[in-house]
Amino acid sequence: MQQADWIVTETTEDGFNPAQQHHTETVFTLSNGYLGTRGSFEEGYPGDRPSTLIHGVYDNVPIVFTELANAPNWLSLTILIGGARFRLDQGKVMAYKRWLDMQRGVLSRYVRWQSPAGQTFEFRFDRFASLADEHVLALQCQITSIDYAGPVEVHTSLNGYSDNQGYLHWDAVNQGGADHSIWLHVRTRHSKIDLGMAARLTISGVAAEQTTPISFQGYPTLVTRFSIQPEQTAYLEKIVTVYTSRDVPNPVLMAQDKLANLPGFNVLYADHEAAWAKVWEISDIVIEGDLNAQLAVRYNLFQLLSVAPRNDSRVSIPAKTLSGFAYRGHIFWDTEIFILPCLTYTQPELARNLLTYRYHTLEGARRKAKAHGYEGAMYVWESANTGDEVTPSWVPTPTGENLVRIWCGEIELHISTDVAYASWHYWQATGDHDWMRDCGAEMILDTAVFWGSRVEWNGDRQRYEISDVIGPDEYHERVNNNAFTNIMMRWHLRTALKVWDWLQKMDRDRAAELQQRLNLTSDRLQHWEEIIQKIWISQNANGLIEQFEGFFALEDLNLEDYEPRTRSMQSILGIEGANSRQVLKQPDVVMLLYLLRRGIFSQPHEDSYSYETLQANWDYYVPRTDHTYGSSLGPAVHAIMACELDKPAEAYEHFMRAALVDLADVRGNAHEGIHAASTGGTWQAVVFGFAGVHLTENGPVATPRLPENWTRLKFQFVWQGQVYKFDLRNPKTTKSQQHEDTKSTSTLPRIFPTAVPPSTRISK
Ligand code: IFM
Repeated sequence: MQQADWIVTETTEDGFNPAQQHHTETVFTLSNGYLGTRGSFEEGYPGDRPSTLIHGVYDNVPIVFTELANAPNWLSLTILIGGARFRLDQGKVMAYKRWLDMQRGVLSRYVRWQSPAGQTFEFRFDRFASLADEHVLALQCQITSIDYAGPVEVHTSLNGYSDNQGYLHWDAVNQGGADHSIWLHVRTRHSKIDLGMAARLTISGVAAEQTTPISFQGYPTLVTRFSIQPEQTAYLEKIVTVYTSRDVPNPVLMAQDKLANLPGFNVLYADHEAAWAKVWEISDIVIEGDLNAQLAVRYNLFQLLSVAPRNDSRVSIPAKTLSGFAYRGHIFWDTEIFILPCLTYTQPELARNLLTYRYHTLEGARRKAKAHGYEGAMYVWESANTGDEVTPSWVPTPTGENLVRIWCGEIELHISTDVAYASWHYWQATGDHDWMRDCGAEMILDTAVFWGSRVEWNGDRQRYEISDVIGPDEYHERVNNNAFTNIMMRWHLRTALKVWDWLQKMDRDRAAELQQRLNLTSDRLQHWEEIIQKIWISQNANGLIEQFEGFFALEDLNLEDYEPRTRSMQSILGIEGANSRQVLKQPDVVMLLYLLRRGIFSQPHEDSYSYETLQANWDYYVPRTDHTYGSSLGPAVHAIMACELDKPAEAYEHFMRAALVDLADVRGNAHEGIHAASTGGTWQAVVFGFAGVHLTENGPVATPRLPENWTRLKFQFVWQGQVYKFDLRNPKTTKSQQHEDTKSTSTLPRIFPTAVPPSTRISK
């Protein structure tokens, strides 16, 4: 049974729409914690961008240092039938539907196609990246002849010529094949990572000739032929295995051995489905009364949960997941601040993996601090395998004519505190003392050491300051005393002192080791206390916080004067134009207020602030923020804070902007890859925003403020190893509404839920 609230379907009225090809490739990405494959077609299409990205498989590239290398295309399947090659740009597409079953993690497609010679066929494709065994990929193709009798030829390959937008990262090392199977060995050109891939093709339903391998260099291919009759169906199964030298010493042998012992598609599928069922059992969110929101929330969860690494704590989730080339597979604060809460509070063992990645890259952070003349550890703004800075210093403008200076790698310093913040919250949620002792404490303390050496004492004004930074709002560069940076730094130092106290009581040996290694002298700790007392924060009597020194003196503007628009304010005003005006790319002070409040215990604490403060800052900054074309990180945070301020309509608008950013391509850039931060932000907006979950000494408690049309909201929250089940009803909805459930009209322009063709089942 397939249920509409689990299925994302590509609309079919006009058949396949090539104009949306790259958007839908992103939307239909399948990941399994090890790799991600975009939703390109097995048979190819002109201009397509097939891509399979594997966590941690980086290779060098000019300007941006390193990027995830596009692995060999495992999908490749060429079908020659009725004297033509099956492809949607040839012949006639008579019916077309593609759908993603998020409950089971399967992407399917149905096509009724007329060949250029006028013969009709039906094709059904299903594929998955196994969540049960991350080295296994599977696809099935059913070919049914309607009115054709004659030969069919099938070529299936492992295409080692996959490139990153024209840049090829692989050298072909070796390849081979036998009956029904082929294998490929390639190596990244600079980082020298070996990759082994093997594939097996089986055909049933028709009498196929023996399948034989052909060895095109770097492109091993299996070829087979069979005859088909009208109303006959041929079933093709392609099973693929993949390993790299990051996983095992001999990935090529491993891929072949594994393949030799694998069962068929249906058995692999059953294991995969069971693995997804286990994940959803804890992490699903049920929304009744709003089908669009239900689907969009599940879609974000699906992408987030599927890309989180299961078995490798040396990798993390890139800003575009494993679904596109933008940001080159680099890892940002998006992971710690936006993605992690969903995992911390539903799949804590996955959160632990991601935080441990930051522990493994701590040496890179130390190298960066040293290179900049500071002590301790200074996390990099964009991170890859080693933790060394990979933010480009210059990038070409869209026309390629000029270069733009990117300062984030040098001065967007809040990343160190973001890592500390996520570590602290993970520890609070899980009570994982071992992890805090072995990894978290060292990260929090050594980044505190960095802050101690980074702040500046202003003798004239008798205060500590932090000059020349970028806060979350990247429209403003090289500013002094950014409130987010200063106040979060204060939070960081306070937290470091608490962790230090705890560690001394918990494990004297480890405390002694860190004391010596990080040079945690009493003078240093005293210095932190003094910074906490004297760091400069600018806030007026109404609680309004100045985003940075001098922000209020910048030229003000009315964003409504620029409507309607389809571009960011920075692209309209230019870099300097935005820098010199009161316009924000994303929440900065509001972001700060969110983080200080998120998941806090109900009792007042050092960073508590009043409702009036929140109101004053919301009123000032929200009208000055570029909500649609600024940063995709903003809308979810605005949704949560609008809930706090009891502004349900505004909250819902911001929420849907976040939840639909990829499905409905709200910002027009979904073709570049999934907005990872928004997937996690969507979870936070539901749980911390609409459900109003906050943490008390008795565990998590909800203060729901559900959107009007949500009749019911159900989810689970893991706290200190216990699962808390929330089942919230909307007191505002009437009884009859409560039964109406999913009748809302679709606001999704191009991708929306519909029934799937009745004839299509996954099993034969
Ligand atoms: O980390 C973000 C940043 O906050 C805004 N620009 C895009 C980055 C990656 O998503």
